Amino acid sequence: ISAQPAPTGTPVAPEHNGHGKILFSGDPNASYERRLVFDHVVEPKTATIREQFEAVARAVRDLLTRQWLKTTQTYDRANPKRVYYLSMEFLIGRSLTNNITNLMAEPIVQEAMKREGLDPITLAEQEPDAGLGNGGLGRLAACFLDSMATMQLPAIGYGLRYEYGIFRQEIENGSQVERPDNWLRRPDPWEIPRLCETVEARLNCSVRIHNGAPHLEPNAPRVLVGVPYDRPIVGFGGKTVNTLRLWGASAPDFFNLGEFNHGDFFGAVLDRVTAESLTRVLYPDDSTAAGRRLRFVQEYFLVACSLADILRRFKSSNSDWRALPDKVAIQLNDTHPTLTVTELMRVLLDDARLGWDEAWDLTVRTLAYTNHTLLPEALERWPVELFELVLPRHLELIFEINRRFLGAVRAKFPGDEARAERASLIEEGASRNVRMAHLAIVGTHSTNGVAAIHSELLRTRTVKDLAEMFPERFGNKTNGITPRRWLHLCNPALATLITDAIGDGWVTDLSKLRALAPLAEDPTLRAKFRRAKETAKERFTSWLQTTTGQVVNPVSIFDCQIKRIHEYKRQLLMVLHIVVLYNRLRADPTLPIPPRTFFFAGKAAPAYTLAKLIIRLINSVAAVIDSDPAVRGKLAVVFLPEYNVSLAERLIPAADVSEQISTAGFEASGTSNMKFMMNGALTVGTRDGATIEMAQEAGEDNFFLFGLTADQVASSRGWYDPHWHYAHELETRTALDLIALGHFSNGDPGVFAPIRDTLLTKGDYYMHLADLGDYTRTQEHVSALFTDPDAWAKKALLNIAHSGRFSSDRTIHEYATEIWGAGPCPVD
Ligand code: B1H
Repeated sequence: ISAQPAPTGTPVAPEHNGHGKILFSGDPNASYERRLVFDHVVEPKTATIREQFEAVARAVRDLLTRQWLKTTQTYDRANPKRVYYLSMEFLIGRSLTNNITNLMAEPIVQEAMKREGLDPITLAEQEPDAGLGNGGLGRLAACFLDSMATMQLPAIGYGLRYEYGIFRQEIENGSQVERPDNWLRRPDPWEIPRLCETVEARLNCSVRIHNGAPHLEPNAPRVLVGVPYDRPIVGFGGKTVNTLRLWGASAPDFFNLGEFNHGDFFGAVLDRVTAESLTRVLYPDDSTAAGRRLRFVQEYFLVACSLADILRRFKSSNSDWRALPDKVAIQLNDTHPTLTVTELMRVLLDDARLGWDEAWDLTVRTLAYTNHTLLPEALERWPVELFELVLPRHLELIFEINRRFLGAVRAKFPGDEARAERASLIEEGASRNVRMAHLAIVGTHSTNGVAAIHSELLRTRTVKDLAEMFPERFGNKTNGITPRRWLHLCNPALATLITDAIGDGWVTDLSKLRALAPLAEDPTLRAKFRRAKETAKERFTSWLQTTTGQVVNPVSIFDCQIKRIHEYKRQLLMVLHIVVLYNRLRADPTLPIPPRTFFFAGKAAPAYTLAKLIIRLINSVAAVIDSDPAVRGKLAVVFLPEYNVSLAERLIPAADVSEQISTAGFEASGTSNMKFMMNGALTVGTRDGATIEMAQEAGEDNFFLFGLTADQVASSRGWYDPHWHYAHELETRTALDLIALGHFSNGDPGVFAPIRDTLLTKGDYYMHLADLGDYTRTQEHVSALFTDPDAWAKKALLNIAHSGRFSSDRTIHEYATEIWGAGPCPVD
């Protein structure tokens, strides 16, 4: 709970004027005490900290309940065009402090907690992160929910209620170990199960448990039940409270008379247990296709439940199917919910009995698709044979859609059979697969990428043939982040500075940050910025020390790379740079360089062996550097385990340098790049993803760009040879040899051989060695600038001033006006 006063611009929602006063008072009827006494049946004085957290969270929920109900009623009455965001991931993190901020209830809650002798920080720490996502894609969905509620859009998010979110990462002997994240072990104070609003999803197969693992059993038609669990999404100012509806899987009532009469009591119970296993766990694969059959069933379950719910709501206020595209906009977050195309067709054809052409027209006009990656391994392809097993009717529909689509391709490009084959929804070969991205493009009216370069590459390379069929469908929506969580809430020192300088309007209109640009000339403001950064760094270092015992130098450069571990993101490039500096210092311990602390954080997919080895390398380099007197005090490397939303909220405000160093053309957008910029870090980056647009906004002078461009990467693919760099660049060779020959291996010399193989023998697909020289030189400019704190502060302030475009409010405004055709539906 931040210490800053709430902005004054937007009025506090009426429910907590006055009422809040009694929220935590000594009155036994007041919400907090009531919760302890009547929900937990404990004497308030003896309550545990966890019970205190739950009671406070419930008391805060009580503050928003009225407005939540009112929001639903307003939408039901006004019958506006609704927006539905379908996503397999929502990485929402913690809700308590965020809800307090968005309700603008900080002053009352703080005062009340003080009266009750509660420590806000310890209390907030009791809440587990809701880790229902892998990384950027899931966090983007969460930022979008915040913006849609703040902008008063009648929107609902639909996802799955995984009992286990992304695994908890522990580091043992330098290596990642995955532990289950049982985040719902304790009751979650935010979720409301809606047992009266269940829906059904029908599969042509059953899920059975064999040797502890779920399997699909053919020709055993099965009904699954989706139970909605609703979570409030509070818009800033507390006026609109939207809903995130997460589906939990269950079986139809297992005390079903039929089964009971057959005496199969045990079978009925087992049935329910296996059905519930469907939403047990999130697949921990980021930017890779999981390819596991149960994931396919999860995706269908999300689609079937959400669509049944959406159409039920549509029908309750509309009598004519032809109104569907005027009342409903469904956004598909990547291809994961693409089965919506065929599910909607199935309902319109088989249940509503519309003709093909009308059903198809309504489907295409209702749906829209966002692509988040160009990596071939991440483009979903599901085996035709899996469709036959689970969803035979959907497969029929896909074949018919494809027949008609290929007819159109051949009509537009006669005689070009190779093109028809490339564009087809079906990939032919030893095994036949459905190309889900093709289905998503053909079956929706809009396809967008998530940054300008990404949308361009998508259109001109990855799905060129489809873009030539439907040029009008393709567009770009550059990602954004919510400034509420990622500045106002997480960085109170900087937020206060900004509000003091330009007023508080920036919280809901981030373009207002531009007013800081002329003020960056003011030496007093620069000094204030430096103090704010110091405050954030001290806050972080003291947290680190209390929780892990690690001590870091708060005046060193905080140089951060925090994101999933993946070869294309090139954590290895940063490691190589560290080893280059390490070698320089060993050669000349008096070398005058400003001290740097390199922070890494991120999870590796459990099956991604090389990514896990990269984590081990980082930890090994950290240990060796830590024990070498030649570099002590100058270099330090810290791997922060268990990267999640809460850790990002702690580290980003403290960062000086943001590392965005993916091989150009591979990072679709990135979103942590924006969070760093907004918090006054300077970016060292390649011309990739949204980093390109960030540099355009701030001016390249205020950025540290380096390396090959996406075009150069593509055109040198044929002849690039990492051995050339190894042979001709001494520092590159020395660094690689040190890693490969066991300097960091702690007596296990061969352990990092696969890293050398990747960077040399196997051809260095992500071109680390090609960029290392330019990267190292760029980092020298960074170090030089850091020795002039005033000049550094000026650049940082200019970065903040030009970060306004990267608010998710701007992104959502573009989706709403250009894709959804939906507008605000204000709640009284
Ligand atoms: C992004 C994914 C992703 N792109 C497959 N693709 C997944 C793919 O579990 N799976 O199977 C999970 C996630 N995630 C990221 O999306 C991009 O890499 C980022 O560049 C981008 O900023 C983010 C949001 O658009």
